[in-house]
Amino acid sequence: MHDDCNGPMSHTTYPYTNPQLLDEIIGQLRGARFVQIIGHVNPDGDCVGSMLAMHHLLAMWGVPHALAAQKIGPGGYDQLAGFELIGAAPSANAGLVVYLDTATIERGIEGWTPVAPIINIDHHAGNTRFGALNWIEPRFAATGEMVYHLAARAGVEPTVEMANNLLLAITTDTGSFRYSNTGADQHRVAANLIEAGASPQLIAGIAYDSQPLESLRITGHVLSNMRIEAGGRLAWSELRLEEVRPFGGPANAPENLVSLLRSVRGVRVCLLFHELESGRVRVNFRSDGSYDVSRLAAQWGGGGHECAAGLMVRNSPAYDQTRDEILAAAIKFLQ
Ligand SMILES: [Mn+2]
Repeated sequence: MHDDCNGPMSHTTYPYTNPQLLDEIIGQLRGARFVQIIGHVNPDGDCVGSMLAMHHLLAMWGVPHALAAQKIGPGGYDQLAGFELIGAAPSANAGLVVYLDTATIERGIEGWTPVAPIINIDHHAGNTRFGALNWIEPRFAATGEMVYHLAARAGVEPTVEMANNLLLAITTDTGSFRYSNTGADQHRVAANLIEAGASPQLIAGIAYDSQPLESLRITGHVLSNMRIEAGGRLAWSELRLEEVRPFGGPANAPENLVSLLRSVRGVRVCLLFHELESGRVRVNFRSDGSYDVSRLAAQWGGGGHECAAGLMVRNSPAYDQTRDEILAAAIKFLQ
């Protein structure tokens, strides 16, 4: 989940606070016998881009490694160099594990806790610092931005492949340089990546113009199901199972569909209900920053941050009742 609520970066000598930490991470990566790269479940553009950039960096250093992330969605990431190397299960061989863009160990590989030491690189403020080395800096708009600085600190000029991966990471987590986490620094890094050979056109094509037709049909349902409440401040929609089954089921829903609802003029908060095969309902919340949706999600055990939150609840006794209870609470929350 990207964080589009970050304030502008402060300027110090470095864009990161602890150069010694980066040096230690670089030293451990370069000296490792075998590195396992891990991304979060349902990896987004930042996660996939960061993983593949790390893959190219390790390949350049001649460090053997593998990549794993679960439930890669229907995006266009397969057009990125190295994508086919991302497996679903981690290697038992790892001497060092690097988690990228992953706020908790549970969001990595289900049921797997590595025995080897962990390097944890992430920009989520809620990261639980589960590594032996934790480089957690919410000032960065994307984990890909952090990987860029790591490579730069190591004296590595990004290759064209690395530059494209990192530009994808920054493009997707800034909503194409539109969210409040976007500043001059993100544009500067992007400019450097483009000078290194990254193609904004290729990246936009991968991030936005590579959806399966089924995913666009599902988007159509989200838009036609949209309702407005709370005097125009709340938009919500839903994806019922019978609507998405003909298009491959909920797995074909594009990531971040809920943000579409926020594009309606005057809308402050939006909710998207996904009815799942498991008998549960996934609810995504977004806010423009005027309401803290993590407090709303927390009422049912969900989490997230001010502008983006989510939860998973049981569909009981019935989908409609679960949905209506959450909606009623949301409308009350906006009063
Ligand atoms: Mn991210």
